[in-house]
Amino acid sequence: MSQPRRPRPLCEAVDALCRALLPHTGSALAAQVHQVRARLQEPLEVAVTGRVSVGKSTLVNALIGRAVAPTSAGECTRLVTRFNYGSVDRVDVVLCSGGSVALGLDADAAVPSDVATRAGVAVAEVSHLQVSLSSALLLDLAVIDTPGLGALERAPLAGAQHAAVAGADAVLHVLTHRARTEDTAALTAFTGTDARAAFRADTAARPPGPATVLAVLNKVDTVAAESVLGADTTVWEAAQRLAAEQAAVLGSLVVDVLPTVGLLAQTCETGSLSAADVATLRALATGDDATRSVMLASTELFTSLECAVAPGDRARLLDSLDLYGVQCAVRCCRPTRRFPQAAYGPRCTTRRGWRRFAGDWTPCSLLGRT
Ligand SMILES: Nc1nc2c(ncn2[C@@H]2O[C@H](COP(=O)(O)OP(=O)(O)O)[C@@H](O)[C@H]2O)c(=O)[nH]1
Ligand SMILES: [Mg+2]
Repeated sequence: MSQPRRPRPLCEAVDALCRALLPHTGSALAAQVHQVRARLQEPLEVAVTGRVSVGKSTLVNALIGRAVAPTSAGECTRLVTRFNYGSVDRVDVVLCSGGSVALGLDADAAVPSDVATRAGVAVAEVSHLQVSLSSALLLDLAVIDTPGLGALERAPLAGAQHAAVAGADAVLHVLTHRARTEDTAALTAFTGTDARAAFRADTAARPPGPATVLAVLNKVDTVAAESVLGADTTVWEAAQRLAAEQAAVLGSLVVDVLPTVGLLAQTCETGSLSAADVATLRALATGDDATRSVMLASTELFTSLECAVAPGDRARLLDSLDLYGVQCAVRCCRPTRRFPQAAYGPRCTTRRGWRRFAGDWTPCSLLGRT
């Protein structure tokens, strides 16, 4: 049974325009119009780029709604990985020689970190990974995760990375704090003539067009609000100011700069906060006020201070939410005079509840394609 797709008013409007245009075109232009119509039926293809450890794979997981791309504080994405819809979950290791080897996901339902070994080939022989997932979100969206920009030069896969970016409908370029020289160099290449030439050569079936690049200013939860000139004391005030500054710096290289907390987006969209985590948050919220305010002052204090909540439970919360997320969640769980205790606890664990903390990051609507 085929899955229903979300309505896509903009695509439908462009398709109607194409149909109206067709009777008035010669055969050469008509062929191009047919190409555009065919492309409109395909999912939006978004490539996620940026330096190592800025949070690309975390954002990919948030977009897909499943924690399937491995994430780590160190470099862990070494291959271009394309996620698209399929009726069965599987990983195809696509070889430079043209063949491919099919694998399953690992025990955590994620892409195995040692795909080349499992496929019985050397990493240098792998062109890219093609991951099919039975996630309804992917009916309208294909997401391409990429190795960090620094890894681009030394990997023999620069060609695959270049083609993936140049062939995408849109690029989400992830930054932290501010754009560096390698970011502006990459953005110039994505939108410049080089990318267009590669795009035509490598993906002849695709109609050429400008790459739409949206910059994502990620990890804004780690910004010290008081360090941002003109911001009041809230993290979001500071984040909005930093994003506006970066938008001015990057100018026409990007359509906009959007502040996000990708980690919270991932936790929210994958629904990975467990009932035990919620119980831990509640225990923290209802514990001693003085101890709690000291604990929430820094990551070190949060994990080391003596309190009734087990250190392992606190560490798990930090993995899913980091300190800012824990602070927000605990605030949501605090009793107020207006609401009885039972009414406010679970609010912060629903998707809608978390979205206000994660940022307005959903790119499909922002890119205006759907
Ligand atoms: N505090 C915080 N940590 C984040 C955020 N996004 C990602 N991370 C963490 O940053 C590290 C690197 O993330 P990853 O997605 O693997 O980066 P990549 O190399 O760009 O793919 C991981 O430990 C993530 O949990 C965020 O918005 N806030
Ligand atoms: Mg990664």
